[in-house]
Amino acid sequence: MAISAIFLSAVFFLIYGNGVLPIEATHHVYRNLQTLSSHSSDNQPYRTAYHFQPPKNWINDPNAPMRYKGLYHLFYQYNPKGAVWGNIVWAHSVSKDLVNWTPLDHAIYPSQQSDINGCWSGSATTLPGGKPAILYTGIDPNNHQVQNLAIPKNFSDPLLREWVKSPKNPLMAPTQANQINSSSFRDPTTAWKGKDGYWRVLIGSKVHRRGTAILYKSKNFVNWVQADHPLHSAEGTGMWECPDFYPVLNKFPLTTGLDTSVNGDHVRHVLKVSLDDTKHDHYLIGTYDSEKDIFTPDSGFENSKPILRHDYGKYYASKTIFEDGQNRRVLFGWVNESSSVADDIKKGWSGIHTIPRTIWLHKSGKQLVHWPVAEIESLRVNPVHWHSKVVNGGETLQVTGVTAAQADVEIAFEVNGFGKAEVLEHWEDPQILCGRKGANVKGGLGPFGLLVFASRGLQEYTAVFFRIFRYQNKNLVLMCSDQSRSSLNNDNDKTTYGTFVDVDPLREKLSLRTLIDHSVVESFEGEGRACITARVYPTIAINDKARLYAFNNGTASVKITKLSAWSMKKAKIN
Ligand code: DQQ
Repeated sequence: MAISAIFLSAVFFLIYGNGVLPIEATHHVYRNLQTLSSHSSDNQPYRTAYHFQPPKNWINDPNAPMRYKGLYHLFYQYNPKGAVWGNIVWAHSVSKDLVNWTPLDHAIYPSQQSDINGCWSGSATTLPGGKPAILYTGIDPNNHQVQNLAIPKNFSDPLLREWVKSPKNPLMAPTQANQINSSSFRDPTTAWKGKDGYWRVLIGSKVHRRGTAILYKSKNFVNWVQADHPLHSAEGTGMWECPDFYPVLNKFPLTTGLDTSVNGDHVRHVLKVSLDDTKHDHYLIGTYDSEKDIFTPDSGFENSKPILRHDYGKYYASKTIFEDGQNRRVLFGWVNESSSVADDIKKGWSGIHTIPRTIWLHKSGKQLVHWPVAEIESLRVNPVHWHSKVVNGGETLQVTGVTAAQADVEIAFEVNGFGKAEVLEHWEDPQILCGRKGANVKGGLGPFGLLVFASRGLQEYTAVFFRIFRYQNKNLVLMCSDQSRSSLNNDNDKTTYGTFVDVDPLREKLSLRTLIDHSVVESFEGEGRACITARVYPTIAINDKARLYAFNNGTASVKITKLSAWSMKKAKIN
């Protein structure tokens, strides 16, 4: 006890004393903690059972997901030596089903001048003959960010265990001539091929405060030339990390994914950027002129409208792949922590990935739809079904029969009594609105939804809920994930998240799906039109002490038209 107190206060000193070195680019650097090995045990209430995470240490961005010879490969930014960011290598796992993962040796680690100070994020491209190639960012001896190429040593190895780096690395570098900022030049996308036969790739960057997606072109994937203009840029947005650029189908069946090089009348393009300033993944939908290499978003960053996000909670540095065999586009993302650095060191790990999501264009054409890959449903057991239950104002109904700390829950609500909806006089930022009107603030039509990781006396709970407002003579649906009472441990970030969902409650049921996994709550509203991911660290509501409730804290009653909840089996992950 005394020793751990001394250890924690030493950690505290390192963090809040002189140990913090915020760097201009990307993650906080805690130099003194980067190689502090941890003694994490498997018996921890917060380790996830079916989300991707390594046995210990720090994990961040998913890198170069791909499918090769029937196996999924996932690489990720990893610190082999500690629970904070640093010593970054590409760790590597493989899977047959996107659910169970087997770890392999690290695939890419510092070994050349062009990556001797770090191997940062990158992407895979399938070259002719089905051969994968990886472009990634290396940190060179001058701490300049440069782009490197690696290819498998043995293409007949389905595990792709060894990767050889091009002797020509770096293939793209900041120079005096190109005026690229050497500390803001990273995270190459999957490349795509134009009709002219040239490969194109984007590199995230900024010029002063203008976030920029620099475009490079190449005939042979080795010699790359910077295009005379970026694909897109936006003033005031700061550094663009981990760009992703891909087509989505704009005709039925919308769920069909497209190869990254496809373009045409039936296609819209998505540009996603991870904003270093806000640590959120934003995307724009628009048109890509592949002859002029111009991307024109329908609504851009300069517009005063809120910019769409893959997820309105803790979520960053995502990346998609097109999966040929399944004809779908799958999104992988990193869930950053809400626990303190001291707690991360104590538990011995930090960071997980979300359940991979299939994404496609919504029929409105105005946004993407996200849905957990169907494979995850193979973990569902012991279903509990409710058919039609009214929840009166002030009522809380327990969902029994599921392992509430490890579950998949689908619920749909029918609402009436629109006259009781609260009036919203002025548009307000939805996250702030959710913070102001949390789950325990009584309303008219809502708040109603789920209480997850709830303790018996409701001292702790995370609330995922809807609240309907009357705004400009329309019904406006607010979706919140309220973490304010998620834990009695006040060291956690308990920010409440929220977004408006483009659902018309007069015509559709309000649906919610929530994946609950020990310290993560991934919620999908409006059949995937809005996602919110939260990391929570309850102190009482852990393992079999966790409960699940449906609740309604509005004055109008609501009807649950359907509830299906499953206990989830543990996946074999790393
Ligand atoms: N993480 C990587 C960078 C990227 C950032 C470094 C985003 O390549 O820009 O670990 O989280």
